Amino acid sequence: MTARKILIYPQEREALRKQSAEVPVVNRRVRHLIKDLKNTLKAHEEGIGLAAPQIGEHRRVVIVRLSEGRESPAPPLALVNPRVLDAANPRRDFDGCLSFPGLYGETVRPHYLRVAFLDEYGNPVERVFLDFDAVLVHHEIDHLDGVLFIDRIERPEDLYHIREDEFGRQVRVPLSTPLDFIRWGMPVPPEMQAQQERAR
Ligand code: NI
Repeated sequence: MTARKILIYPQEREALRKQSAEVPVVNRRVRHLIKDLKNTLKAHEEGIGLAAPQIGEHRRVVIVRLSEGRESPAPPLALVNPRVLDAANPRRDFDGCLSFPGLYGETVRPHYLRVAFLDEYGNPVERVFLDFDAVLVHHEIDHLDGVLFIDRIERPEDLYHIREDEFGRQVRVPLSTPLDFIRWGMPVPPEMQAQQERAR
């Protein structure tokens, strides 16, 4: 029962950008990795998904807590060697990642996803994920190819932090200064560079 350390961007950028390898067979070692992923996710109340490379294991394994339209998400489901067979209905939706604590954004991802994978016993499964569950599974599969949610941001103003206002309400605070972007290891958007020049 080990909760592992989650790699954080940009400090652990190199490991988070690395491609993960196919799992040749779902054996005890793989089930052990799945258990570690579940225990790690359990330690992060706000988390609904985790990919093996986020704990430094470059194998194609992810876990997701699906909502399937319910209030509270289901227990984690493991997907080994997930492969997208069909993706449709792209829409803008909420995105965030345990490797980017405190950073959120809006990305465009499919809201219909048909995926082939092995379950944690090695059985082949084909399953359709809908709405935010599709977003979640798509986000986790991205991790296996070193793709991060910041790569799918279309406009810099779609990235934000969440703060509490004076009434205790959660409000979105968009990243607004060059330093905000530098802190998250991202290039400063051109329009902000111009702003910076003018201020000089
Ligand atoms: Ni993530």
